[in-house]
Amino acid sequence: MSRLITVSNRVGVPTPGAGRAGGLESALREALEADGGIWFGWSGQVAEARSEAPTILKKGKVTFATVDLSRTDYDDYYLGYANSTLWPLLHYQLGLIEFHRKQFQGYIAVNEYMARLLAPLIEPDDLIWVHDYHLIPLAEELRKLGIKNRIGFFLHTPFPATEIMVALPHHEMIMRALCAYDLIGLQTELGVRAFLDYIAREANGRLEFDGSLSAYDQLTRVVAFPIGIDTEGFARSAVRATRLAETKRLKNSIADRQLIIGVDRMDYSKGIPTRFEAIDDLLTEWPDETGKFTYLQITPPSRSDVLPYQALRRDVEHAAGHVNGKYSDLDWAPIRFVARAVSRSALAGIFRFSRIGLVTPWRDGMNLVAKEYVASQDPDDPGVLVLSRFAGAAAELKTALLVNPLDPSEIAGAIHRALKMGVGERKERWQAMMEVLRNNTIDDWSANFLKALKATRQLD
Ligand code: GDG
Repeated sequence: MSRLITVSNRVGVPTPGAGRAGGLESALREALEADGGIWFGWSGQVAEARSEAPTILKKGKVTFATVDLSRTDYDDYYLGYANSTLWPLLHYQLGLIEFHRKQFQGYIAVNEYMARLLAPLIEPDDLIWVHDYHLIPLAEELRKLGIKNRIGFFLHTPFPATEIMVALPHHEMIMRALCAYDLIGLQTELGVRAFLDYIAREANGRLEFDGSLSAYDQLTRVVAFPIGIDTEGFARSAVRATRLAETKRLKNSIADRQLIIGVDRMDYSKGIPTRFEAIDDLLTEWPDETGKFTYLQITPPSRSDVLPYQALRRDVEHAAGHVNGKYSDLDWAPIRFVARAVSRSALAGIFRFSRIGLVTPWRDGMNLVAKEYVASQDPDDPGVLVLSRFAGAAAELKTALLVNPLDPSEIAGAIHRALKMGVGERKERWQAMMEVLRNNTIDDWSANFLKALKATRQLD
């Protein structure tokens, strides 16, 4: 039986007292536990020097293997090329892309380093599953070391249109590196189409009759595997969470107002300031909504070492302050902004009693918050999801109120409609979305990917 090796920038090493792991982390751990395996990646530590060998932690059938990065690695690979070049590119933010050749070289070098420390752990039958944009060149580097195993890759972000992709200096090197995988998983069919378009127009490659893709003298497959959540688990924890002290405290403070909930990492791709503008538009257009709702925005900090993220935090705080200053009364403010994380269990409870889930990213590979909001609802009195048409989730959650996230007045209109929506329509919309979530859970996602990876050919 083949073992599984998952590789991701950060490793979900179980830490005592850390609470329940998130959906993705527990799904990968479960997939590893099934046949035994290794989870390999960065330790999260920036050390004086790189590691000589991975630090190993064994838990049952799973081995967690982590390596440190040097300060230069962290600056060039993580803060630089991954999060200041690739992340904005993949989210269509051309104006935010920085490109420095040194960082690009650092990115390749860290992938080469990770491959070198991973290679000795690999056995001939292992399946290797690499995650996300930090590690695109890993398969190429492993192949250089003679690794012949099947290697798959899953991109958690959007895969952008060709016109965006070609804005990246040396884009052909990144695309060639992607094609070194046996299987490339993307979140949506739209992403797959964009990938094939690039291959046809820029790489002179072609689709073979059996669905495989040949480009750069390599054979691969590109398939959409929309990521899911632990649908029933989330629904159960939402019911349980109604009894938590935290949830009750929030409920009391909201009184008989309707709750609107937004939960996003502090990231410019999530469209948070535009959402605040939408609240401004809502209250200008429909002044009788004043005092009737509370919009709670929970935003844990993220990548605060990267400059645009610092500017974003200032913009978000400014926008919230502006709207609150304009409309607040002695006993009410439209926006409650919480700039820290809350516990996973409390989150499910907050989702459950929120009348509206407001999820309006400018771009998102999938957006799990949208799915978690839906899974948490009370079947007899479900809330309404207001969802960006540019989130991958919009391809599946078609009965959400879909909006253009760049247009505050369109978002305001959808919020107003959701506040007024009768229970019959809410139930109908929710049931259709819930069915989609039941038919494609996080376990289905990993099982489908691994099945497709096993079906690819092994190099001789
Ligand atoms: C990337 C892609 C893709 C958030 N705040 C808190 C908290 N969270 C949890 C949510 C959710 C997760 O973090 C965020 O996932 P998203 O999918 O919404 O967004 P990204 O972090 O940008 O994820 C995205 C995803 O990868 C998976 O492929 O969907 O498109 O960008 O699970 O609930 N959890 C807790 N407290 C918080 O305050 N406990």
